[in-house]
Amino acid sequence: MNTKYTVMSPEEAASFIKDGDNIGFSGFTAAGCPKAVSMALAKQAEEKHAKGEPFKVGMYTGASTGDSIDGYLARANAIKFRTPYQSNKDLRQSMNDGTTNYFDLHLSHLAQMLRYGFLEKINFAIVEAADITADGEIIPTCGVGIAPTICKYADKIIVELNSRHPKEIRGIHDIYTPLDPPLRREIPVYNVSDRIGTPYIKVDPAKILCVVNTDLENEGGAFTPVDETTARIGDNVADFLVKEMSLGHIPQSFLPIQSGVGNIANAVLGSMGNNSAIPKFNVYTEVIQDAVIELMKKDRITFASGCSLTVSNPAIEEIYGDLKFFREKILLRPQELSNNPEIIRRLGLITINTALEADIFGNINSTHVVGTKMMNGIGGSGDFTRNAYLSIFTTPSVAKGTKISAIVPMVSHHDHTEHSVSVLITEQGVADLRGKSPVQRANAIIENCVHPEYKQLLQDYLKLGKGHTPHSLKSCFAFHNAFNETGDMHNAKY
Ligand code: 0RQ
Repeated sequence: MNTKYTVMSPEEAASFIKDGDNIGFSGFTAAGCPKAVSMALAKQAEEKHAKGEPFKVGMYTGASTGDSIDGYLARANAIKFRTPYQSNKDLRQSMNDGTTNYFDLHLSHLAQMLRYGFLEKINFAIVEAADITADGEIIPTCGVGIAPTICKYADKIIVELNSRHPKEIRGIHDIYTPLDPPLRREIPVYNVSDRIGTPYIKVDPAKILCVVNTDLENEGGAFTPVDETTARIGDNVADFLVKEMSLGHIPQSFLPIQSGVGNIANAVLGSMGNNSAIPKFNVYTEVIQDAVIELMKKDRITFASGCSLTVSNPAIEEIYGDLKFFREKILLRPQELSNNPEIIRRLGLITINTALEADIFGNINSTHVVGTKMMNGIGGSGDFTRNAYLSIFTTPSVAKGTKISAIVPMVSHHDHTEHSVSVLITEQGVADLRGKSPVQRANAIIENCVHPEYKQLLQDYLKLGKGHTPHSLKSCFAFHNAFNETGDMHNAKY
């Protein structure tokens, strides 16, 4: 770092932020997120609240963050509004009890919505960096998110320079911002590995309020080991893709994969990697998880383009320990690029996302538990699903033992319509929905994906309704009502 920037403690930096200000944070998931200033800000909010003074800030992030942002600020009751995605237990609670205003957005939309002026202005950008040069080149750490946009539009930038991330990470990022309509041109990513931007975020050095030095560890959670259910889902996906190749629906050279967040996504990639009938493949996704790194080492994944290295701490150490190997195989881009509909459609992605709930006609709820409580948010699932070459949703067929059937008569909240869902896969099997009418889709899903304990109930439901999509509006939420009233969907009555 060049010494011309003012160095401050986290507390000093946080003291510039006032009640009502809006902050943009770098990073995507916990990867690449600042930590020290947000924790100091939460403390500052608590002190002000103790004196009876108001203190709340608006928060724009890439996706979810670490506990040091969402957890600390939610517990301090310091959030005016929050978008576009989160996965923190305390923040979730404050959103669901009405304390925090949250609006759910497709992740590819946020940066351009900020540029279009649709949302409240950004006062401060807080950005985690591995390095910063005298002329304002910021090298992000292991996640990018909306960092280029918030740096451009914020009045002031606070840089958390984190010494856990080596300066030699320079070169792994591909920073590019599209022009806005009516001037937008095609985004020239024609192959997963095409580099189109700069390896740094360029800012006006005069906007940098200060640098905060830190060595805080990544908040990368570990993955739960693959269990029988997730392993079966993974194998069902891999077997389905092999069949699609043999039918000529997928080229023999294969197509790039996007896989969503969490344990199922990790298990699916593991199964694909272990299936010798699937050739080496590329990944064009938002979160690069542990399984991708494992498969790169085994030469099963050739290249991964993503928005973040959402990996466990041992995996990030491994990547940093061999940057020469990994920098040639990974690009980290802003979410506007990693999740861009134009690029997704052009590259022909096979997208694999997880549903919270699906209905028998192939509609998907990714976000709301029993229709009302926000779980995480739509994240990138809509960006990828709607524009995929082949869009797959996975889910275990049941939750909470077997008290919840993940497949219900009608979804209680609607994120992805039947039109965007090609295939539904559970541990029970695969329902290929392409080219099928609603009743044909329902039969395929009940036959192949539903847990045996719920098959009869759903077959009975299908006989109740009339019309092209035969719903019974009187009974379509019978599963949810039974769960709310008795804690068990088995008790559904029509
Ligand atoms: O509850 O935590 O109390 O045990 O919901 O369920 O099976 O652990 O789900 O972690 O794979 O997440 C859709 C939320 C799945 C995620 C979702 C209960 C269940 C458990 C969680 P407990 P699991 P996962 C790219 C793509 C949207 C964003 C996205 C998600 C808890 O995948 O957020 O796709 N997707 N982004 O018991 C009531 C049901 C239930 C249910 C499960 N039908 N009804 N509760 N549960 N099914 C990534 C990014 O955008 C960053």
